[in-house]
Amino acid sequence: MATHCPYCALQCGMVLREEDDAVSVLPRQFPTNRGGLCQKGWTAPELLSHPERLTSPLLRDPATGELRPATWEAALDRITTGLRDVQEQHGRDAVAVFGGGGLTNEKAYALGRFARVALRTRHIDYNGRFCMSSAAAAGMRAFGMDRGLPFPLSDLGRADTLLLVGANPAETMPPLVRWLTEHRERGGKLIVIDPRVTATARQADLHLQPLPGTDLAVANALLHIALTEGYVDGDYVATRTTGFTAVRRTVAGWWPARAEALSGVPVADLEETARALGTAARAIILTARGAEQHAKGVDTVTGFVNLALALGLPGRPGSGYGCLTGQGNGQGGREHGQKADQLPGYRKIDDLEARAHVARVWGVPADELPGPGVPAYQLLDSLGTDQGPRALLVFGSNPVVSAPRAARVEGRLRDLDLLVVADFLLSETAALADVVLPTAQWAEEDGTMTNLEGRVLRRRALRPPPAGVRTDLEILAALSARLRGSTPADRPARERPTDSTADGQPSEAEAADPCVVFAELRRASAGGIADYAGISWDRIDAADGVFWPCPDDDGPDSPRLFTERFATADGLARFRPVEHRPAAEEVCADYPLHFTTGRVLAQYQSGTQTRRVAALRRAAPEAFVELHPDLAERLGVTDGEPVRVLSRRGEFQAPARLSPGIRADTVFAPFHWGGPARANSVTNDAVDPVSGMPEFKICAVRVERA
Ligand SMILES: Nc1nc2c(c(=O)[nH]1)N[C@H]1C(S)=C(S)[C@@H](COP(=O)(O)OP(=O)(O)OC[C@H]3O[C@@H](n4cnc5c(=O)[nH]c(N)nc54)[C@H](O)[C@@H]3O)O[C@H]1N2
Ligand SMILES: Nc1nc2c(c(=O)[nH]1)N[C@H]1C(S)=C(S)[C@@H](COP(=O)(O)OP(=O)(O)OC[C@H]3O[C@@H](n4cnc5c(=O)[nH]c(N)nc54)[C@H](O)[C@@H]3O)O[C@H]1N2
Ligand code: SF4
Ligand SMILES: [Mo]
Repeated sequence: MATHCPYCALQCGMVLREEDDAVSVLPRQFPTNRGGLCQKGWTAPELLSHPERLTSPLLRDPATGELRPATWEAALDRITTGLRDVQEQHGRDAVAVFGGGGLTNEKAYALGRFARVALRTRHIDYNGRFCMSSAAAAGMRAFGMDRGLPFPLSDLGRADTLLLVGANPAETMPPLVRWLTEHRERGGKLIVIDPRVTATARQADLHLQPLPGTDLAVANALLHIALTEGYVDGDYVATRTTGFTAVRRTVAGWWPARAEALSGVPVADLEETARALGTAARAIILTARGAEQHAKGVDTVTGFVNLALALGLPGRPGSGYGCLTGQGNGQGGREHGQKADQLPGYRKIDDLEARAHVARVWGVPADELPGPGVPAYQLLDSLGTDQGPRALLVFGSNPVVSAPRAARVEGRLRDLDLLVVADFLLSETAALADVVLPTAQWAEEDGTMTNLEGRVLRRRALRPPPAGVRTDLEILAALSARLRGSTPADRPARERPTDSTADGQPSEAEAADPCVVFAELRRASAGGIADYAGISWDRIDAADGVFWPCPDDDGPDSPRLFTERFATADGLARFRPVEHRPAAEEVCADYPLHFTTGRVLAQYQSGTQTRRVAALRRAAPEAFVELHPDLAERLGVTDGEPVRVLSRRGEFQAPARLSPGIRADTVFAPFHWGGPARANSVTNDAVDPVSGMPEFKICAVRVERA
């Protein structure tokens, strides 16, 4: 069975084989991984039959406070009654939905529809807000369209200079490294901007090691040098962009020595970087979470977009700006309506024409569609308060581990009248729920995913979910049917005949069928920015993926964007002046160190999945605090010794890992663990004013021996 890995946005191609109930993985030739897989992909099937897998709904027993197995009938009853009670007492918006960028397009679409049509709440958002929202907002602003890479990944191999800003693909997308190696073997130059000597930085020709949170100063200085040394492409700027004059004025103040003073990156390295980009025939600038997860993430990305535009890169083969998306469906997850302000097709929910179009597809009056909700952190932070929702349904996220200032978020979740979590394992968030619904895993469902290139792919079911488990679509379909008052469902929709509905809504069986849902998604997205109207499952099968936008059945798809025009009304890209500003929280006498967070190869996200896989647990058994040996000596800390990291918001504890590769004023920890080792106990919940992105990548801490 040819399918793709369940984890990251590279969506490596793999083949699944089943023998005596055991499922094994073989890599497959696919344009992103070309036969490679990382350790997470190889071991993914282990969770299918994991002893801790949930196979029955769980209900919290009011007497003992414990979660106990229950029937689907009882669980769905409890949820429907709970949602009705909350909405009757506190209004429709008192119920909220939280989704995830790991959900298939069909599920992301169904979740948005469920919130707006079945619950009629404005409150839906998702973990993608914590992921690529800053790059998405900057891309929309500059290009009129947000697609992670506006070109196929293979372009990396054609660029002469490649600049990675806050990206560590050697750990976060290992098979991608082959593209980097080939690029360098062809004589290309790789430059990495990261406060740590990562596995990726080790391969670079040049590594800039800035203080976290100073990338915007670096970007402005690079453009300053490009101007003074004459690398700006005047023709391109004149014919394909607007707004350069204001940017030219801003970056005039960013002479390299000023950026060096702030970031610590030597002027000579800034000059070498600007030169390598400015003199290359083809150059690509990529950002990832290191540059984006800041309270000024949108402006920082804009700084690098300005640089790319001034050098005339976007739209030329082997050149351009791109963002490396993160989650398996990080791209598609933000196109079909689980974002607070969006409807399917990347439409704006406050656009009257967009509302009318989507309402027609959904068979409801346009004025009944709710308006925009609030971004993820604001939503989580309002739960259970007088102003916020009192009931929450979570599909595909574990915010108790992954949200900033996580102890506060955990408290908010505890204050809810009703928390429902659909998951296949008891995540830290599911453990707090009133109702837990066991859901299918990737090898047990059909659907589509959109990878980091904007390529829409097929996920294929190898076998049905185990007894007692339902798919997310079946759960949403059953809840919708109950909220509408149709017959109770003691069996999943796939085991019951199609029942038609009087009100023009899809039957429960139709709503649970990913193929039917995808057909509706195509109609809902038609004419939108992310237009999937011409993409069918058959077409994906025939072509190993189809790039959106693809409006027509027999028209072309769009592997490469912006070659002739940008997606703005006048076809021109927008420059925008951006000024560096300090981090939301600066170091002080009590909290003298900069703290930043990120990932390790063998763990994925909140760790719910990968912490339960034996080989991955062996490879990365526990959290750590990465410290420079000079700093460790000052603190009297030795390698492996447990240390406490404290901020104004909380603390966590993990063994020290001494590394000469990190700046001596900066401390790093991975965020994959919960409990006492939870890095997010200390992170800052300050958010970007445009994207709502939290400042995961910098706050002020103190480190002590534990
Ligand atoms: N193994 C593994 N792979 C994954 C994931 C995972 O959890 N585990 N998650 C997937 C997802 S959802 C995502 S979003 C991607 C993320 O992929 P990446 O963005 O590559 O991952 P991170 O480790 O979060 O951050 C990258 C680097 O940013 C650096 N950094 C920290 N602060 C700054 C700063 O201020 N400026 C700069 N320039 N750099 C900084 C960190 O040192 C780190 O090396 O990975 C995907 N792949
Ligand atoms: N400090 C710090 N915090 C961060 C980051 C950082 O760099 N630093 N990165 C942020 C980023 S980029 C991201 S993307 C978030 C991710 O953080 P989370 O949203 O917590 O990510 P996951 O661990 O992938 O959570 C997915 C959960 O849903 C379950 N699940 C997986 N697939 C499905 C499905 O199809 N259906 C259902 N119902 N459940 C499913 C999994 O078992 C897991 O429990 O973390 C953010 N938090
Ligand atoms: S790189 Fe990403 S998609 Fe590929 S095998 Fe690893 S986790 Fe899976
Ligand atoms: Mo992410």
